[in-house]
Amino acid sequence: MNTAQQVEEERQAILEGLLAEQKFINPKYFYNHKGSKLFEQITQLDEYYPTRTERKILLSKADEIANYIKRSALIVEPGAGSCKKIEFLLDALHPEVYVPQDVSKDFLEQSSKRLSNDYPWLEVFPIASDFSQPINLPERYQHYKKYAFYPGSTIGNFEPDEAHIFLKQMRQLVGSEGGMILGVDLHKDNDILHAAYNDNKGVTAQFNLNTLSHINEVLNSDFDVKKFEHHALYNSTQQRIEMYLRSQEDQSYEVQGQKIVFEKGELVHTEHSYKYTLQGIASLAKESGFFLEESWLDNNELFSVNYLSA
Ligand code: AVJ
Repeated sequence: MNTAQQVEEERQAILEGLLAEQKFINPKYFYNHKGSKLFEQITQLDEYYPTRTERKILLSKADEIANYIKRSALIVEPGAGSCKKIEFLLDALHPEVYVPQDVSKDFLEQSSKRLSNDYPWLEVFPIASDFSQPINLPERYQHYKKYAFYPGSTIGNFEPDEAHIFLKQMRQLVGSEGGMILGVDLHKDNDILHAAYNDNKGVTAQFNLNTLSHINEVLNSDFDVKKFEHHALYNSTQQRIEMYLRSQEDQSYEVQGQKIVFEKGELVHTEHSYKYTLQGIASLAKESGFFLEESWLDNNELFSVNYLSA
C-alpha cells in the first residue's frame, strides 16, 4: 500500500510536470489497468510491427541465441510483467533459474506461478520491486552465469543518458561472465514509424489520452479528456517517436490548490520512443561495459534482437 506521504510525493511530481514550461506526463501513467489492456491491443494492430516482429526473431533465432548462453544460467528480466516473452526462449536456452522483476506484485506472482507450472524444471524467483531500485540477487544465486533479458524495445523509453545508466546497472548485475539479450526497435523510414504510432483504429490515441484519466485518479482532478487530442511524430534527427497530448482549446483547471492553464494547441509531452541503428546499439553497449556480439533482424530490418557480452 502507498502511504499518505508517497501519494503526496506522487501528486507533486505530476503537478511539477504540468506546471513546467514544456508540460509533460511521465510515461509510466500509460499503464493503469485500462492502459495495459490498450497496450495489449496496440501490440496486435497491423501497423504496430515491433511486438510480432520481435516474437518472430526470438522464436526463429532461439538456437543461435542459445549458443551464447553457458550452462548453469540464471536469467533476470526487468519489468517482466506477464513473463510471456521468455517462453519463446526457455526450451532453447534452458536456464536453471529465471528471475522476473516487476512493480506490480500480484500480477508478477500470478505469472510466475503459471510459468512454474508450465516449466517444472525451471526455478522461478520473482522480485517485486520499484523500477528505480537496483535488482539485488540473493547470495545463493551469485554462482550462476547471469544474463539479463530486456525485450520489447522498452529501452527506447529511456533518454540516451538514462539508457546508458540502465545498461551499466545491468552490466553490474550480470558480472564479468554474463551477458544481455536486448530487443531494440530500429531507425527506419518515417512512414512505417508514423503509422505504428498513429494507427487507423485510434487505439494509440486512446492509450495516450488514457494518461489523463489515470492522473485524474491520482490527483482527484477533472482534466477533460475530450478536450485533448493525440499527437505523435517521428523526429528523425533525434531518432525518436515523440508523443504528445494537444489541448484543443484554451482551458484551465484548479488542481491541489494550483492553477493549470493550457493554451489552444499547447502540447503536453507523454513519451519518447527512441529508435536505434545497429551502430548506435554497439556504441551504447560499449559505453556501458558490454560488447555487441551479434544482432538478429527480421527480413525487412524493422527490429533487432541483440546479444551483448560482458
Ligand atoms: C512499450 C515503450 C516499447 O515505444 O513502442 C506503443 C510504447 N507507445 N505505442 C513503444 C508505445 C505507443 C512502446 N514501448
